[in-house]
Amino acid sequence: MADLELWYDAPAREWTEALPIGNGRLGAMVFGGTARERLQLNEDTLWAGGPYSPQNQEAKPNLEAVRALVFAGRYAEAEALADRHLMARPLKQMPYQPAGDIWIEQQIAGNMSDYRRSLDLARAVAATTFLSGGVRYRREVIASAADNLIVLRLLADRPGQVTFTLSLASDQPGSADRATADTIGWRGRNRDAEGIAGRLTFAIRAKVRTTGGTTTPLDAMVRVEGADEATVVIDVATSFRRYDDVAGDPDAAISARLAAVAGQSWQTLETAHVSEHKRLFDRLAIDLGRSPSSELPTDRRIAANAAQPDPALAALYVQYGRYLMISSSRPGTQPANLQGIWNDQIDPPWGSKYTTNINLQMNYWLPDPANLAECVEPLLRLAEEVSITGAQTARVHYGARGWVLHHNTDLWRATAPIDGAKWGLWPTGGAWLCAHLWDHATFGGRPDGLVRRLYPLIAGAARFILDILVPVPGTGELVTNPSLSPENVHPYGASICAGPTMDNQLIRDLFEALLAAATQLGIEDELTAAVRDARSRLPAGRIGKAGQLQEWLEDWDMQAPEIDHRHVSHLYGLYPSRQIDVDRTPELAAAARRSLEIRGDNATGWGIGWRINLWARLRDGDHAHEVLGMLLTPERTYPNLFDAHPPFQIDGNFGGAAAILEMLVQSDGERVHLLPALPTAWPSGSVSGVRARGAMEIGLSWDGGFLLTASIRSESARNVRLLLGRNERIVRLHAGEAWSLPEPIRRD
Ligand code: FUC
Repeated sequence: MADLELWYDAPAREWTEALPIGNGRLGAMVFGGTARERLQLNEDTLWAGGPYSPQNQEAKPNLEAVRALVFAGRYAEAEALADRHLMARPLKQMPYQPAGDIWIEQQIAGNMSDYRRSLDLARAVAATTFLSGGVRYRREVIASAADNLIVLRLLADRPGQVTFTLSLASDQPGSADRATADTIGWRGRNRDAEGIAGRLTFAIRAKVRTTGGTTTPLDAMVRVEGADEATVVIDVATSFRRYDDVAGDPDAAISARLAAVAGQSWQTLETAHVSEHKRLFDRLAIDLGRSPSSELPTDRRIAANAAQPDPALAALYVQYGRYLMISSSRPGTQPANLQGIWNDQIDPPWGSKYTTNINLQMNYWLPDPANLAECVEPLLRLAEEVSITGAQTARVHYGARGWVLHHNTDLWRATAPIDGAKWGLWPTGGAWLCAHLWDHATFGGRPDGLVRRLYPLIAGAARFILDILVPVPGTGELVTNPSLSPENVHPYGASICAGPTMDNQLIRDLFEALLAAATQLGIEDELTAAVRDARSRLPAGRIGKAGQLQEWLEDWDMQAPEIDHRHVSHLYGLYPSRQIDVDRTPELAAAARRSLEIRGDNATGWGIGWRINLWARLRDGDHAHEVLGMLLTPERTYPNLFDAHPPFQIDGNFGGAAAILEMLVQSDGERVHLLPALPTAWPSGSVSGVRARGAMEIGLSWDGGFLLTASIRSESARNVRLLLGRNERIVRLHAGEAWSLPEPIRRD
């Protein structure tokens, strides 16, 4: 199944060539070495520091002065004052950490040939195989969600040929255990950072089982000689229990998990792992056609894609995104951070944390359309946790009710503004999380249970916004102040401003979500009344002199110093939101298009991923495909298909994969649009298992100018408007039954 495989003809030299495996909690990068193999390990709760409160008591007393300077147009002074008094203490958050490395020094006979390493996305197995001295060696590694462990198997095609030394190392403070006959271990603690003491303890353990041969301890290592095959079960645990509780017992957790699989064969463990993986992975299939380069090793395919676009690489990118989501975000684990769960650095880029002014949300653009709704659960839990810590920040920094999240959070759910006012002083991260989770609920048909769970979260975010909105002097319009249009400096030497377009859009979505949820739950109270009133006073989108959608209240766009800035925050209204729509708000859609043209398509990995989605919403398939071509090149995609910001940042993987699906199916709960942005480069293909808003599942196939087949399965009885080119028809769906297109129809 080459279509669902990454493969290479040489071992990884760089980390971004190694292959990721993960079960949501544990991750490993598999290098596929021959005589020396490395598994670089991660555990999703191993971060620096410990529970802390970053609120700054000076914030509230200085808030009004900053506001007044912003309204007076004295932006640089406002930003300087904000930097002095409104920012978190410490000014940075805690970084995500690598756990350690498992090393295998294997005795192999002689010259190596016939090498191949691969990652099978459908089974979630990383395999390495090679010939040496007439013996074929093979290794397979899985990160099993079924047993919550990593398992490595070493094989040879002749008896007694598996001989190796197993060791482990970590850069964290701690030390290796003395090995027992079959087990090596390491114990330590996490690091301090930014003056916050490391409060976690953690442990790594690896236990060997062999068929034949001997196993002996050697200081901290275990030596296996002459076995027919060996299995190594690997676990990492920390004492983390919750963002405010670090009293767990990592040793006990590891012992329990290892005991649970004692006596189970590799086959048993692998079967359980593969079937759990397939339960999620097999729900969606995609075929966009092939090209001769589809047969090349993955690194060469990426290099070849510029000269001749490889449609199968785009399809693989979707499935790889789904694989990465399943591997880094499962119910009960931490959400996927900037690097999913894969990080080998003590001081990773941007702390490998959660950046909430685009990156964390982008990570979760994929799972709903890609039929992996349960992978969103960690994000929902994170939102619930920051709603607790963010209530303190709302009170201390703004004197407001409800809760706030600014542009970053970490394992400890810090919510105060960090890094500097220019980047961090943006109070609508929580509103975005709520808008996103409401869209997630919309995909699932807004089931009562989920709506009940979301309501307090959304209500808290809305209360905060109601308390911080201020009238623009001289108008009745309500805006945020201080805020910023994520990370973009306006022509007045600062990014600090009042009422950036993105905030107005986010708050509108937040308020719409609150009112829809309240209606569903039969709630009508002082909050819904206040939200209705404030909603009518939010500034509408404005079209500037260049015909663009204004990024700010003022028409500053053409004078901004970085006119091609990577963030396209004001286009949030077009994607992921649906406030701007080609059919319903054509003038705003044309203005958004103009803004996108002014910004240009070249950006960081995630910046490109966002742009592809925007072009898809504008229904320009060829342009979307051209921008996709900029993502699927060695500049923006590493040999292991990890997105290159650069450096590695996983949001581009998820945003890019979501965009490819957005080119094929769009939905808003009422309409389902088939092939809204199909590029000419994909003349025939098929996709099945794509989810549409309103608890629907879509399958379709096309060839030339025809939609050959289409089917919609809906969980409830409903009418849906089906759009295809200029065609529109109302389809009546019955609960749980699939509707199918009676015969092929023309696409245009
Ligand atoms: C935001 C972006 C950067 C980077 C960082 C993690 O600050 O502006 O490009 O993605 O998040």
